[in-house]
Amino acid sequence: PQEERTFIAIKPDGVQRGLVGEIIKRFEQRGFKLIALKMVTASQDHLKVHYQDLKDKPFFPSLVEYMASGPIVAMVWQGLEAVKQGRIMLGATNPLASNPGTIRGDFSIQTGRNICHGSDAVDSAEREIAHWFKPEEVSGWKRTVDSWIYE
Ligand code: DAT
Ligand code: MG
Repeated sequence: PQEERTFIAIKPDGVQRGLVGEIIKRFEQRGFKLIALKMVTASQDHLKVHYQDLKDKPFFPSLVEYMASGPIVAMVWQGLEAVKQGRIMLGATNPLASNPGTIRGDFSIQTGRNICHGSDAVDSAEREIAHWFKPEEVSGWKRTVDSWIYE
């Protein structure tokens, strides 16, 4: 169960606003393990595949344009219920519905500038990880503190 992985990305607005450290800090402090990280300015073609499930939505073109507008910090975090807990830590898609204490609820106010991405299911997480990272970019490092985070 501690092997579950999720794809978390800090979107261009999160990077521009200096929230990279804050977002990484929250996942680290919670006990999740960082196993991949890179800064990348994604192409619109890459983002169209990432968001393929939304291709018929009216906001799809502006979503892809915004996501391609600057560097993204792409990450893979591993741990118990990483996908579900990652979504809870991010907050609701619309920041106006995100609880205080969540990343979106603390740092954003509009859906189209909600600063972070998190996979919504284990299968989409694995698809997204494979889309953003080569296998050799994901580290299987052993974390010595794990026995103090998991019993
Ligand atoms: P999430 O990012 O919470 O998984 P999603 O997958 O439904 O949400 O949508 C992906 C992104 O698209 C979302 O983070 C922001 C944008 N988006 C979603 N719904 C939108 C809407 N109604 N208007 C504008 N942008 C929207
Ligand atoms: Mg989504």
